[in-house]
Amino acid sequence: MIECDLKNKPKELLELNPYGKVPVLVDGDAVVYESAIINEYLEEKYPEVPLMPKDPLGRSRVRIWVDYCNTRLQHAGGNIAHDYEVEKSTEQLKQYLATLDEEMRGREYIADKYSVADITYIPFFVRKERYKAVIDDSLPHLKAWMDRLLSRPTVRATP
Ligand SMILES: N[C@@H](CCC(=O)N[C@@H](CS)C(=O)NCC(=O)O)C(=O)O
Repeated sequence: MIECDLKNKPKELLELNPYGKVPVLVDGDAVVYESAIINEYLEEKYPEVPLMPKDPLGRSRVRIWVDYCNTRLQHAGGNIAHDYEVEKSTEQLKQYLATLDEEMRGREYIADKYSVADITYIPFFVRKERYKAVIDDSLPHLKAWMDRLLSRPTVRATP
């Protein structure tokens, strides 16, 4: 893993990813960017660790909630972290989290089993202070799911 200073991006990052963003996965000759696409690449490359349902409807469900994280939570959280449209984004984030809380009612994971959809939310939960996201007992289903994900050994072992 190579970390880089995003305020002073190395030329190599722009050569690997035309968007100039992290993460970028370099796997031998393969270069993959965009976190959702990296996750799908890894899922397809290592079928011995299945992280997608087999049925089309289950797969759609995973993709719907991956998209929800990336286009809603991360978008509003990113605005807040960058001090942009903070009031509006805080209100939106609150709403998005409430929707997620309701969605997680009675569920252990987003799909039947742990999947790339759950994985997609982990970076948001890890950095929730940065996004000023409050996930407490007022969002019990969301909080239980977040705690379940953050206590997984692989997540705890990740710096
Ligand atoms: N949609 C992209 C977003 C990646 C992204 O925004 N990365 C941030 C760091 S968390 C970044 O590289 N920012 C630098 C920049 O936008 O110039 C993904 O999911 O990979």
